[in-house]
Parts: sequence; C-alpha cells; structure tokens
Amino acid sequence: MATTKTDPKLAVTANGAKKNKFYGGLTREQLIQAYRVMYTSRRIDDREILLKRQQKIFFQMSGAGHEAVGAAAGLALKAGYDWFYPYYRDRALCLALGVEPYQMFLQGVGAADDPSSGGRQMPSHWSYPSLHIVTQSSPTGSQILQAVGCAEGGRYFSRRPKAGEVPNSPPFAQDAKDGAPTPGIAQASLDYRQFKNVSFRNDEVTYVSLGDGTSSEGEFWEAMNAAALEKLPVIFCVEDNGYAISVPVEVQTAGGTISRLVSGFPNFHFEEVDGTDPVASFGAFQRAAKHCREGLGPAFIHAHVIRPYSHSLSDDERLYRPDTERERDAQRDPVTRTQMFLLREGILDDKGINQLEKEVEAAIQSAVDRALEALPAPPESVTKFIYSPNIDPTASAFETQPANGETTADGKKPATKTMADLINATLRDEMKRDERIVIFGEDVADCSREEYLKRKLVKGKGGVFKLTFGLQCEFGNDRVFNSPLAEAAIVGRATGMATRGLKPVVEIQFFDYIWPAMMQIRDELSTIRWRSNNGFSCPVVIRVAIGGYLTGGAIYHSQCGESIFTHIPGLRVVFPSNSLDAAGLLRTAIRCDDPVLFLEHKRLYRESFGRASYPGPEYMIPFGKAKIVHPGQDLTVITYGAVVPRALQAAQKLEREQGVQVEIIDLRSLNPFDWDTIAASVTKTNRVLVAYEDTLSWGYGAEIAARIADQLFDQLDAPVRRVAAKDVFVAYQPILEDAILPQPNDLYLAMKELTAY
Ligand SMILES: Cc1ncc(C[n+]2csc(CCOP(=O)(O)OP(=O)(O)O)c2C)c(N)n1
Ligand SMILES: [Mg+2]
Repeated sequence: MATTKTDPKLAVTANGAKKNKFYGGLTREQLIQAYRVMYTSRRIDDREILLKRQQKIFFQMSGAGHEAVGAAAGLALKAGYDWFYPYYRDRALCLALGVEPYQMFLQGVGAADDPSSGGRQMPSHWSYPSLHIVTQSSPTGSQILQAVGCAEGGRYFSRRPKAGEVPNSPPFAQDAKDGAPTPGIAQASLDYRQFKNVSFRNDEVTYVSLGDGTSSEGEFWEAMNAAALEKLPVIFCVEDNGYAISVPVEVQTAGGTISRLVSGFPNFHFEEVDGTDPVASFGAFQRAAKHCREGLGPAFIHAHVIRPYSHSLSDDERLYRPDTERERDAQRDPVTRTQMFLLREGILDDKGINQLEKEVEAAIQSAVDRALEALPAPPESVTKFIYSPNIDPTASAFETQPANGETTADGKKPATKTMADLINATLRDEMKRDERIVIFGEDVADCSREEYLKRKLVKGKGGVFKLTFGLQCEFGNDRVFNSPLAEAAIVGRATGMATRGLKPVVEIQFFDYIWPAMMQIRDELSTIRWRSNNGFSCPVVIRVAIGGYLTGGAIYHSQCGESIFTHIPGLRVVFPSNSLDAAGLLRTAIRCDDPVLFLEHKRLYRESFGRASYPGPEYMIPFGKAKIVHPGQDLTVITYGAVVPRALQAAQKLEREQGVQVEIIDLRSLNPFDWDTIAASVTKTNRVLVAYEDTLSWGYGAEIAARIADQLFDQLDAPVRRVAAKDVFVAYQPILEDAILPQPNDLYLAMKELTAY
C-alpha cells in the first residue's frame, strides 16, 4: 500500500482566500470549528492545571500539543456511527465528537454525574456510550486489541444482521422461590442479548490512538497483525510527540520512526503527517477513512505532534529536555499555528479570534462553576456494577433439570458421555440457539484451509483436546476460526467483540499460557463494566484447559492457579469436576451477562469418573451452588476439580475402615462460591478439610479457611486443615509429580487425623 507523506507547507494554501474555498477538504466554517475545539481543549487543560494546584481536582493529564490531529479526526469521522478507542491525549478529539467541557470537569472533580465513570476513573479516561467512545483504562496500549475486536464485531453484524436482533420475550421471569416477578432474574430461555443494544453500520470505521512509546507494547504488534490479516476497518493513529515520559523516540523505536517499522504490513493505507496542522491531518484521516470504508483494510496514521506541558502534572520535562529543544517545539504549537493560519487566510480577523476565545472562556468558566458544585457518588455505591445488574447467574432461573430420558427409543439406557463430549455438545447447542456466539483460539477450528474439508481430504482437528471438533464444519469459518498464536489478542479481541454485543467463547489452550492475556483479563475484561459505571460491558467466556495428574505434563502443561483469578472482582470463575456440571455451568456461563473464566480440567476430559448422558439443550446450573457429592456427618471436605474423585476415593476408604462418614462438597463455581452449603455442613460436622490441587500457600483454600475461622469459629471441634500441592512446580517424572500433587492417600491421612482430633 502507498504511503502518503504530506508536506505541511503544501497544506497551507496560497494567499487570496475566497469565501467558498476549501482547505484540504475543509470549509472555512469547519476550520473555525476546528480552532474552537483546539482552543477549548487547551484552555480546559490550563484550567484543570489551576484546579489541581488549588486541590479541587486530583489529577491532570493534558492533551496539549495534540489538538490539531484530534480536531481533524473528529471532523473526518462520525460520532455515534464510527467507534472510538482514544487515549488520554485525545481531549480535542472528544470535544470534536461532542463531549462537553462540563462533562470533562465532572470527571476532574470525580462527580457522581460524570458520564465516563461516575468518579471511578482519572480525568482523560474517556467513556461516552452514545458517541461510541468506548471506556478507556490506564495501561498503555491495552485499548488497541479491543479496537480490532470492535471492528470485527461490526463486520460480523453487517454480514449477519439477524444475529443482532434480540430474542422476542418478556424482560423478566417469575422468581421460582416466591412466584413474584423479580427484576434481575433471567428467564431460562433468555440471556444477555436482552441487555445489549446492537448497532452497526456497513461502512463504519474504528479509530484507535496511542503514543509513540506505546507502539513498543507487544499488544500493538498483535493488533496490527490481526487487523492486516482480517483487513479490518481500523484506523491506528500514533500521536508521536517524541517522548514517552522521559524516554525519547530514538531509544524507544528502532531507527527512530514507527512508520518505517510498520511499513511491511499488508492491506494497510499509510500516512505520515504533521499532526500540528489540522488541514494536513484532516486530509490524512479522510484518505484513511475512505480506505477503511471501502473495505480495503486498515489504515495507519503517524502524526508528528508536540508535548508542551510535560508528560503530566507530576512530571517536569526540564529535567531531561533542554530549553533549546522545548523552544523548537513551541514554534510548532498547533493552537498558535492554527490561529495564525486563520488570520493569514482572512478566515477570521483579530476581532473574530477575540470573540471566539471570549466565548470559549465564558463557556469554560460556567462549566467549572457548575462542576465544582457537583456531588460525588455515595460511598455505598462503590460495589455497584462489578457484575451485571440485569442478570444474576446465581438465580433460581438458571436451575433446570436434565432432559434426558431413562431410556432411549430402542429401550436401552442412554450412553454416558465424557466431559469433553458434553462440553462439545453444549457449545453446539448454544451456537445453534444464538448466532452471536463466535469461537476462536489456537487450533480450535477443524481446518483453516477449508478446501481440505470440502474435498474431504481431512477430518478436521477442533482443538488440541478436540473440544470444538466439528463446530467449524457445522457453523462456518466466520463463527469458528483459528487465531494467531497470541493470547492477549484472543482475550483483547474478544473483549472488543463483546462490547459490541457478540458472545465470544474463546479458548486458551493451556492455563500455563494464559499469562500474556493477564493484562487484558485483569485490567480490561473484568473492569470495563465497573469503570464505565455500567456504560459498557463485555460478557466473554474464556474456556481454559487446566491442571495436572497427567504423568508427563511437567511444569508447563500442569499448572493450576485459579486463586489468581478468583482474586479479581468482576470475573466469574467456575471449575466443574464432571460431565453434567460442565454442561450445565457452561450454558449458564454463555447465557449470563458477566465475563466468565471456565476452567476445564484436562485429566477429567475423558475420565470414566463423572460421565453422564446428554442432558438436553436447556440444562443449566446456577453459579454459586455447590453439590454434596457424598453426604456425611463426621467431617466436611471442601474441594473442586480433579481433587473431587480423589477425595471420594479417600472418604470411601476411611468409611470402609473406620465407619467415618465424610461429607464432600464440590464447590463447582469458585467465584461466587456457595457459603451457605459450607456453613450448613461445617455446623453439622464441626470438622473441615479444604482440599485443592494448586500449591498450598496463598491459595484458594486460604480464603475458605479464613472465612470458616471468622464466621464458624464456635462450630469447630478441630483446626481447619488444608491439603494441596507442595509449594513447587509440577515435575515431569511421574514419581515426582505424584509427590508434588495431592494424592488420595494425602487426603485419607488428613481426614483420619481430623476425625481423630
Ligand atoms: C503498561 C503500562 N506501562 C507503563 C505505564 C506508565 N506510563 C503512562 S504513560 C507512559 C508513557 C507513554 O508514552 P507515549 O506512548 O509516547 O504517549 P504520550 O504520553 O507521550 O502521549 C508510561 C510509561 C502505563 N500506564 N501502562
Ligand atoms: Mg509520546
């Protein structure tokens, strides 16, 4: 693709301006509008700096120096039509799209009425749903993959418009408990779609911006690759001010120019432009948007800007930039430059400029006065919107019975299925029911080279554990596809898609490799609803193969680590131990309105333990509901996952030998977890063992044990014990693996000791 380099001198037209003259596609009125936006942006920064010094706001991040490129992007793209993932320097863009100065000051004071976050996020973390400005966070670059997913979501709906429709059903069901209609309880036949307004345009564009330093983040490169591969309509705008805090661009970017590094990506339209010139910048955005809207692929705009106000109010750039360099930058200040341009072209005279600036000052003063009166949200509201306020996945509406008959048509008992079989069947049923479900990840497709399948040359793979086998063949390669080998991209793209209303059910091939996606899971997926004060949500399901007991899995194919994720507010975590629970919990995960980490134990995929016959396409289990897999009154064992069959084995041995009856609780879902069942059982048995496969210290059992010590202290006749893996990694040699992971005999000994206590 061609790179357009704009000479800033050419963008400024010669003297003798006429009334109807266009300036690189901009009318005189648009240029005045651009200047108004730019000047407003700068003056808001100035005012915020003052307010911060007066301790009336608590943080300040300026967009100074970046105003021209922002105003130009806002003029070239359409609010509420295109989609925007701006970064913190994009104040002018937001103003150009329609955000009001008052709203920005509300963010500064942290007001309840701040439409971005209700006082939850720093200023300059934009979020305005009606304008399609998607909630932003603070990690540099984590917005980029989501922008790619957002574009994919829009394209999906434009190709399958029916998928965006909401199933036609009443909004709320009867709560089975008291028969009264209860808002917030989802009917079994309903799901998250009721609360997701899908809107899309066939020629929409997704804008995403970042700084020059941020282009060093791996996620940037993953996003560029994905956008190029899929020819997605994304405009990447690198606002290059030459510094990332104190690190200059030549130390950050090999060769000192990001344009050169990205130039090999196919399908892109490239622009390198003086981002302090609104006319040149507008032209770049117009050409970029045209390329995207025509479906030719993504675009990349490298805009050279300045950063006159240091990195933030906490930074003093004089510590690392000499005056000469700063003065050189000041010559290119976009606000003064544009003002001079308007005067020189006779578009505004001195009086006109004065008038405009006076109007802006008055508007800012009134906005500040009002914002300083605004109230913060009440402290008790802080836990609102961690999860969906609309669908409660612990509700009784998610409790349905398995639909399988006792016998099949020919009078035989139905065949029992493995966990792998029933997860596959549940995915198939849900994909049939809901066209918004897309499945992607590493190796999940049957075969990326579809012609091999069509010509029946191959059978297809469907995942390294074959859990997604046959789904691409049945539902098409736009719904089930292989992603590049990039876990952050899998979760980041899924998050963007879910923000648009799709239901991505993605796979992380091995839990051991979930870590590249950790930033997306911890700082994005789980926080989006809360930080946007319910403005956005992204109910993604992440299926992950987890766990050991594999004899040969070794350190990097055997890890657990679920407590790291149960520690994250906003994320549901489930961990089934058998086929039926896997089917019921997966269906709830897919239909609910929250992000879910669905942990599938590899060792249990094809075990003979816990097989069950197919429970039908409506079988669901609510989250937070444990199952007593073995009743007893002498000791409670709280466990989950692959420790369940091992605990059963140990309990049966103890019962045979000593007549001791152990009650085994399979938690099934770890966040939320079923405290009521635990409390009832411990109150009955007065002794408790918490058993889990992960390393002992700082693990999931610590929280359960602490709660029991705190709330059931009076009920205990013995200390709360834990059995778990040794605090080491899982070794390859089976003898070593056995010594590391909790075995039935370890459980047996602990049970015996506790009952004798
Ligand atoms: C992942 C991550 N690492 C570090 C930071 C701290 N930080 C915030 S902004 C910034 C520099 C960004 O520079 P650049 O991308 O060039 O954008 P600019 O601020 O210059 O516009 C850093 C290091 C962060 N927010 N996120
Ligand atoms: Mg920078």
